[in-house]
Amino acid sequence: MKKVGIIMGSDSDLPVVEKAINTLKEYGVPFEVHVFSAHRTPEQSKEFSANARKNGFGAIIAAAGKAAHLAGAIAANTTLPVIGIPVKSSTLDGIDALLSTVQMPSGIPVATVAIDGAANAALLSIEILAASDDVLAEKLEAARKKSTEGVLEKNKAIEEKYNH
Ligand code: RP5
Repeated sequence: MKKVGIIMGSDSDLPVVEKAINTLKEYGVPFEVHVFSAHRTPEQSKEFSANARKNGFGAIIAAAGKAAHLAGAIAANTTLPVIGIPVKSSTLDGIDALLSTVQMPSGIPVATVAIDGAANAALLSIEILAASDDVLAEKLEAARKKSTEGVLEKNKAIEEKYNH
């Protein structure tokens, strides 16, 4: 199976990124985690992304806060799918990172999830790998079914409490 690369701009992003790590673990998807910054260690982020395909990666998740150029800088050096997580790490509540991550120019896409949306970033990377992996696709289907059943149970409890 291809690996998912998880890159964060700073180790201070780890509490958010851990949700992506945990989700990938739940699905048994192999991954690597690195701290590379678009601004502080640009050479390392370029080296990683330029070689990611030949190093066995199938998708890359990039998490960064503030002036969050990491996902775009990673995407600039690979044609692998890149998923950006805007991290809420400033006085601007993550809006700065959201806009920096989502507003990519045509030609260099970054699939941007919600502010701190690390679990969805991992799920999206799994869906990308599952496009050519039936076993992974079945795991996603099963999890979706379980989630639906859970919500229906909650609905039933609320309906029983309030609807007479
Ligand atoms: C960004 O700046 C990082 O991704 C992090 O979210 C933010 C703050 O970094 P630190 O100053 O905590 O290292 O590049």
